Amino acid sequence: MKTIFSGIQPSGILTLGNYLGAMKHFVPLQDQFNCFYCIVDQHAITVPQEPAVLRENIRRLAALYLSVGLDPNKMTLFVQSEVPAHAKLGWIMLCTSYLGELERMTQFKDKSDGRGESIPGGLLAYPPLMAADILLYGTDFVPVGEDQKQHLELTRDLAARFNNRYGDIFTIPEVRLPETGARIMSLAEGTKKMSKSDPNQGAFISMLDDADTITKKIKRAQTDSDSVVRYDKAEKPAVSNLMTIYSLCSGKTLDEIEAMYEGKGYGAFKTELAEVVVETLRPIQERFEQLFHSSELDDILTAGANKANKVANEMLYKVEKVMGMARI
Ligand code: ATP
Ligand code: LTN
Repeated sequence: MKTIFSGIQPSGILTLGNYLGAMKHFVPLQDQFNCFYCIVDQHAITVPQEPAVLRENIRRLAALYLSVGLDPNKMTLFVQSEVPAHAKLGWIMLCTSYLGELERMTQFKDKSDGRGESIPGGLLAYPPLMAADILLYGTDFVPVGEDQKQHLELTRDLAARFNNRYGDIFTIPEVRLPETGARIMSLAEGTKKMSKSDPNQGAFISMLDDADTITKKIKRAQTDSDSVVRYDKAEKPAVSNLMTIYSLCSGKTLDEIEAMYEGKGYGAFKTELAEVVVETLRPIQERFEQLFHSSELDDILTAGANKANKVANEMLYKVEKVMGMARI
C-alpha cells in the first residue's frame, strides 16, 4: 500500500482555504493509502507563538482533523514534537541543503520580508524540516495546496542528493495538488493567498466562524464594479475566487453558477454563497464541539505518536547508520 503524508501548522484557526485546498482531500485518501497526518507545531514556532494560544491551536487542529471525517482506525494522526525523529532528521536535511536554495524559497522571502535584521533562523531551516517530515515515512504522495509545490521540489532534490551520496534510502515523494481550490484567495485581496495568519480577520473565513460572522465577511468581500458574476481569473480575480468557493462548497459547476446569477448582481450571489459556506461548515463545527473537550482526543494523539515514532525511528536508524552515526 502506498503512503501519504501531509502536515498543517497550528499557527491559527484553520481557514476555508486550508479546508478546500488540503484537509478536505485528506479524507477519501484514508481508504486507499497508508496515511500519516501531522500537526506540525515545530513549523509553527518558526515565527513567535504565545504558549497558551499555541497549546489551544494544537488541540483545535487535532479536533478539526477528526471533525472533517478522518478516522483514527484508518489513518495516523499525531503531533510533530511528540516524534523526536523529525527534529533529528530535520537537522540532517539542513546539513544536506545549500544556503542558496533555501534563500530562494518564496515562502521564506515572503515571511522574512520587512523583518530587517530579525529574520528568525527557523524560517530558513523550515523546508529541510518539512523534507524530514515527509521522508521519514517513505512517503509516495504529499497532498498540499499550490503554495507548497516549491517545498516539495526541494524535498525531492534533497532526497535525491542524499540517495546519491549514501545509497537508496529515501523514497522520492510526489506532490498531489487538487484540481480546483489549490489556491483560495484572500477575501480582502483577490490576488493574495487566503492565510490563517493574516492580521486582517476579514481576509479569511475560519472553519470555526459562526454563521453571522461568515455572512458579514462574505458581504464585505472584495468584488469589482461591473456587478457581473462571471469567472475570469485575470480580469475578475476576487469574483472568480468567490465563485470557486461557491462551486467547491455546493458541488455546482462554474457555468451553472454563472447562469444562476445572470443579471442578478452581487447581492443575491453573496447571500447564497454565505448560506452554502455555513452549511458546509456546520456539520464539521458540530463534531468539533464534541471532540475538543473529550479525553478521546488525547488517546487518539497518544496512539498516533506511538505508531509514528515506531515508523520514523526505523528510518532514522537507517539514515544514521549509512552516515556513520549509529553504532552498529
Ligand atoms: P500560515 O498563514 O500560518 O502560513 P497557512 O494558512 O498558509 O498558514 P498551512 O498550515 O501552512 O496554512 O497550510 C496547510 C495546508 O493548507 C497546506 O497544504 C497548504 O498548501 C494549504 N493551504 C494553505 N492556504 C491555502 C489556500 N489559500 N488555498 C488552498 N490551500 C491552502
Ligand atoms: N509547510 C507546510 C506544512 C508542512 C507540511 C509538511 C505539508 C510541514 N510539513 C509535510 C506537507 C508535508 C505549510 O506551510 N503548509
